[in-house]
Amino acid sequence: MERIKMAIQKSGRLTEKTLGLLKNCGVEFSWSKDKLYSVGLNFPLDLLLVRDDDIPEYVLDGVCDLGIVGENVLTEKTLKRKKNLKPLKNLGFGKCRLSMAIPNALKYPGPELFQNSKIATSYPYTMQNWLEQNNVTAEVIELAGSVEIGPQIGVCDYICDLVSTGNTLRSNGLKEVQTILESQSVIIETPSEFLTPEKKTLINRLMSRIAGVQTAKSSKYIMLNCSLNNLEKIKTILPGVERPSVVPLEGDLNRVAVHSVCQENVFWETIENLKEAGASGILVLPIEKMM
Ligand code: PRT
Ligand code: ZN
Repeated sequence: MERIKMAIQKSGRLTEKTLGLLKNCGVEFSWSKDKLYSVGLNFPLDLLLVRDDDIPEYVLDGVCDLGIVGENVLTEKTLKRKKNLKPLKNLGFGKCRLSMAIPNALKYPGPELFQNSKIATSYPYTMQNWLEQNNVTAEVIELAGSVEIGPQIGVCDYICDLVSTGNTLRSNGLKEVQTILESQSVIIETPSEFLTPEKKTLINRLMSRIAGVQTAKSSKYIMLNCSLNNLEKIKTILPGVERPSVVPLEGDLNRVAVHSVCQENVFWETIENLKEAGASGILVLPIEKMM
């Protein structure tokens, strides 16, 4: 029987969330001693654990059928290889942005500031691409890490680096002036020439489980009781609900139980509003799976 292989980050910011997602899809794994390979026990999915930088290559070359990687790394590697690989699905974690940053004391007039300057980055292709789109010529200095100390030690004038909270830039006397790429983790799929119909079927099965996990995560099951008089008002307050189930309550003809899946988060304000509108016994429950 065919199996599919997925490349994921071995150890880093994406690892825990990636493994958590696969666990929520119900896949159990048996690990090799060195933790570089793992075999799905109850789903024909195997994992290859690697540096995140290598994931796009493995997927582009058909070594792995799927990969989970940040869009920042995906963009950089596909520009480098002059290949196109569209994400199959956004995963919503590992969010960050690739931004241009300059010393605090400087004003930012626009991309022309970078003309004829020296800019350090770990993302030379993505940055060069942005410079070209803005008709700017600059010297690109490729650094593997600690890009943020570049201006202080005189390696470069400006930098282009990943930012999430901005603390790293701030503590190095830099300010973010321009986002050039918004990024999150995505699933990528190998070009179709490497896929058999059986593999494609397995990929679709996994994707629909992931979609189920994602919808379940953002949805809640809500139950409450109310009098028939308040029903219409209460229906308008329930977030993301079109037609709730309305069940009669034993021994009370005027009151009903309302049950529904809310396709959105249920906030405390919503519960307070429901109470005010006459609801009682309000229960909000997490949903584990949804198809
Ligand atoms: O060993 P390997 O090569 O696999 O890992 P790595 O060290 O290259 O990557 P890792 O684990 O640090 O990050 C993996 C992915 O997480 C990145 O490619 C991004 O897609 C995503 N991600 C999300 C981030 C951040 N947020 C982030 N904040 N990657 C890096 N950072 C860095 C940022 O550059 C800064 O230096 O974290 C530092 C702190 O950020 P601030 O702005 O919160 O201070
Ligand atoms: Zn890396």
